[in-house]
Amino acid sequence: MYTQAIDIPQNHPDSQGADATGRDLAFEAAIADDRKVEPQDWMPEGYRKTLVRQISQHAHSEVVGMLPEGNWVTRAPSLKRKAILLAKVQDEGGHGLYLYSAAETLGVSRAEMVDALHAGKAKYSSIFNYPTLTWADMGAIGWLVDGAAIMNQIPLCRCSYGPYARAMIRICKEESFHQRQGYDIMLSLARGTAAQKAMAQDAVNRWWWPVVMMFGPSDKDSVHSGQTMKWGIKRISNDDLRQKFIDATVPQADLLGLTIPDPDLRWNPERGHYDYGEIDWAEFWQVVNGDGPCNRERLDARVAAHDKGGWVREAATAHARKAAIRERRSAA
Ligand code: BYC
Repeated sequence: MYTQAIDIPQNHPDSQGADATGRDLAFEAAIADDRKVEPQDWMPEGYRKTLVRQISQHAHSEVVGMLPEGNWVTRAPSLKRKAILLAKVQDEGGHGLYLYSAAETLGVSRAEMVDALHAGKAKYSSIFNYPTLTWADMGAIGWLVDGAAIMNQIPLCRCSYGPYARAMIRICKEESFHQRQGYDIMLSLARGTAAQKAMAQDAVNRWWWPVVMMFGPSDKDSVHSGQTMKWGIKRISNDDLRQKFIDATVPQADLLGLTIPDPDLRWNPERGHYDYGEIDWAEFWQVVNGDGPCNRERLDARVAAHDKGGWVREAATAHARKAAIRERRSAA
């Protein structure tokens, strides 16, 4: 949707002969004035590469993120829950498509990005490498994973790169529905039988820490934050977003009557925030580096789906080719 009728930065005629210092200054001024950088504007190569990295990782996360929940579509406990879950999973596929399109405006093709994912060269969110063992996991994912995603993604609506910022506006609206549907599942279970409440608590016990890790390494270990915040791509640091998420989520858990599995979690009146326990960074890096509980399964599923869809891509390409020939003939 974004890629029609645009000139990607390195191909833009105006950028070729322009004075290099002038271009740098124009870019710096746009960032300083909080104006959007658009695909046809000149931008430093580092800015472009950083955006391709972050937006493509984000797109991959949405697409891989369909797998843990897709696994439960056939086992949803009612027709209503099934229809809602199906819509949510479809939304995630859609988010992946908007994001691949936004990244394509930076001069990289979707095929290249997908190849990098399948070759294990591109990352996707650590959270999707954990298994979904019970129906309560659908509630915990919606409430906690989508809740964390919203916290991270609302500031991205103000990202300095126009196509990414605009894609995030719609994505955040849909994520908000996802979070509510998750909380609604948790409410039903928490107010249900003792067994249902125990299932909900077990899901919170398993998902809490991986969700807290989703925000990325602590600020002191985050390699990209300094530069991406200067460029206005990221607006709030990993640790600040993590704290905002914890502060917002603890009262929601209280309302459900569920316990957060962190003995060190307590309100700190001096800081005006919840203090929380040590994060297991060894587990985080193990999962990020490809050795989590489901990394191999997730990647295999994506590669198999891509291979099975090969005939659709071929048919669509052949159709587009024929349509173009027909159009040329009718125009002649
Ligand atoms: N998982 O310097 P840092 C969703 C990597 S989808 C894996 O702090 P940065 C949903 C990081 O990439 C949600 N890797 O990096 C979908 C970097 O490695 P590289 C996805 C992680 O970029 C379906 C290295 O660690 N959201 O919501 O400044 C169903 C150092 O980190 C993770 C997005 O993608 C992680 N958790 O900050 C339900 C949001 N964390 O690239 C829900 C957009 C860090 O140097 N992305 N790494 O090899 C961002 O906001 C930022 O890229 C991050 C990381 C906060 C994730």
